[in-house]
Amino acid sequence: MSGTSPQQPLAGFVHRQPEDMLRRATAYADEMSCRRTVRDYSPRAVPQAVIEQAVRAAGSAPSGANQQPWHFVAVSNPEIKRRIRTAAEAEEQAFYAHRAPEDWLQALAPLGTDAQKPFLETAPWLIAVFYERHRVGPDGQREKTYYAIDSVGIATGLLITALHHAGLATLTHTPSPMGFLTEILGRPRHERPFVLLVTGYPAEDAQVPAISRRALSEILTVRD
Ligand code: IYR
Repeated sequence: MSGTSPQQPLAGFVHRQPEDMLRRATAYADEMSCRRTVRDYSPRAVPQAVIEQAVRAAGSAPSGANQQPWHFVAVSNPEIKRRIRTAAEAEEQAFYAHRAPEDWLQALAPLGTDAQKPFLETAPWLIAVFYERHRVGPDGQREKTYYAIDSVGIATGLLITALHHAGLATLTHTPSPMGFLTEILGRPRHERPFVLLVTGYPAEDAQVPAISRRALSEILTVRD
């Protein structure tokens, strides 16, 4: 590191033996391999404190120039969820009816998705994730952000894993365009919606598409 920024000792890092590391890495991969994107939710309530801790984990993500260019809006209010559902379904209807090109619809076919989004009201929590296109300085002046979308993507990954680890299912939902989230949730214009994360318990009879993950040998190349 260069420059004059103050430094401090690395605190809290746990040094582990290789066997311990492998055991933990394997257990974590096993836990994550059970994560599925879920579209059928139970209305069962989930404590706000769980959502808060998951967002705290998301906020630990690395970010360009440590700008932490994200904001999370956690919604459990039924009236706001209803407004989000209405607006999202309007966009989705246009998407499925004429906006999406044929190849896109074909790529989505194995997922069995359509314009109906009842989970936006059934699930106890919707977490809207926003990124800062630029920042607004103390005197209202515009300041650049660096790698804002990449950074918020990493934070969203951490949020999904945190929620899964806590025992919740998620759906990474991207109604397109998502501008209505800015209006409904009253966020400033310099923030843009990145994703709408739906979370809660899966419905008792939840179904998921019969699809599989690519093998490790296919996604990993080792050059030693
Ligand atoms: N936003 C639409 C379509 C959709 C797009 C992708 I890429 C997906 O992975 C799933 C759905 C919808 O939510 O139905």
